Amino acid sequence: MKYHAPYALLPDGWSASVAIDIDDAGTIQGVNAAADAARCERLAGPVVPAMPNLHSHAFQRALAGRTGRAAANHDDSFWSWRSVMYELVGRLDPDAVEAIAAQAYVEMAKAGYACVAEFHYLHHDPEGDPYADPAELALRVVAAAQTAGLRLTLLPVFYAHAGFGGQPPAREQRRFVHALDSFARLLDALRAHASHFTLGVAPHSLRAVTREELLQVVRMVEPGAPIHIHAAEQTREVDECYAATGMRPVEWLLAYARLDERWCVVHATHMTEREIAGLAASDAVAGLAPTTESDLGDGAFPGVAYLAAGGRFGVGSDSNTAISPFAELRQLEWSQRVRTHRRNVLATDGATIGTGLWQRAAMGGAQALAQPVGAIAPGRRADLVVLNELDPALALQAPENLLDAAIFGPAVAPVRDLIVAGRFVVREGRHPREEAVLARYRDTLRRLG
Ligand code: NGQ
Ligand code: ZN
Repeated sequence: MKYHAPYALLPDGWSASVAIDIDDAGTIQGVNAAADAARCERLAGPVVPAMPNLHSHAFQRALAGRTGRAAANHDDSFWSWRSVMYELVGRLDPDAVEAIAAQAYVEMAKAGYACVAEFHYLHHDPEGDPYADPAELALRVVAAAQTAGLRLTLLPVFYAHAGFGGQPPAREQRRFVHALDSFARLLDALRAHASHFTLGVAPHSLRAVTREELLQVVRMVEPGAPIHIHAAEQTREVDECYAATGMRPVEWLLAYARLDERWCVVHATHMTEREIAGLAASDAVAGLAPTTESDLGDGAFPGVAYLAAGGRFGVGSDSNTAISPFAELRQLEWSQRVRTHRRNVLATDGATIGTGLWQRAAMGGAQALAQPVGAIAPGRRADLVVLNELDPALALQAPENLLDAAIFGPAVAPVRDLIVAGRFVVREGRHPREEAVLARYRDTLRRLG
């Protein structure tokens, strides 16, 4: 099939009258600017590469808006939020996991994410016993992604300890916990379904795995498979890591994990200059979740120094308290402005702030998901967002300013259509399954009480 866009964001910038040739598998075969629209289906607005969502815990969508009552002592933090999150974990059954994930994923599609890396650690039943099929809950996530039409990178999480030094897991963590051999069996079970997703692996954090476990888990997946880990999100974690190992989390990963382009270091909020330089030079992707990191009081990623060092990054919706790549990029840039008292601090030469952020996050996200996306170019999958020029923020913008308007303007609905592998998944802001998915989500919430 062949689409024609009035404007499209290509790797070297915005172009007018762009024809995009796509084969039956959904891969872009050709891209031509200044092309005529004969024999093309016309897209109804300017087109940008769809955004990969590099970090999601889909089930946490059901917590959004439900953690706002301050504790009596007004000492709410990441850790008290986590206790509330663990209470939700204790109540979820397989149907609920699927219904909540489907709701989150439909919202992602409508927001301009075409693929998602699910950092999946909910493995066992509420007692901590394996389901008859150990992949039960992972396959519910797979089904939810199919319902929504998103391309999934599934990251089964290895989780074994409550804290540094191999501490035994806490009771509330029993649904997450695997031994190395049972985790290997989970990966084998998932390989039988591998045509439906890209399989990677995720040692949860340096709190939850020992060095030996980390190295073994990384060896369990195919060469080139994505490896994600949470690191240096909270200062307490940095302090505990230092106390246990004499190193800070990112420093430790640089020393022992041999970071490279397979790796996505999620958050990396608290880094020294040396860690920033080391992570940037490693070719790993920093997995940023600026809305969640703000919501949880984590801190602000050191974006100015990291990007100046040439570091790669992408964005994710993480706790799904916000679901929008535009919101993530806005929060990322704004968090730097608040620190530096400057504007356009993460801009690249030759592009507006919004254009440069979008392009780099799309490429970084593609690397982190190990999916051939992130740019409108031959060989990449045709994952496209058609921007909504009916949103007043986008009205009559020059093409090079469209993403600035969508990210930093008062845009309410910047996405008109989402195309995944050449096919429409969202049209005129509507997902064909959104009513059914929402009805099931509402029933689920009612049932969970
Ligand atoms: C998670 N979420 O795995 O869902 C974590 C909380 C933890 C974030 N870090 C649990 N945002 O880190 O122990
Ligand atoms: Zn996370």
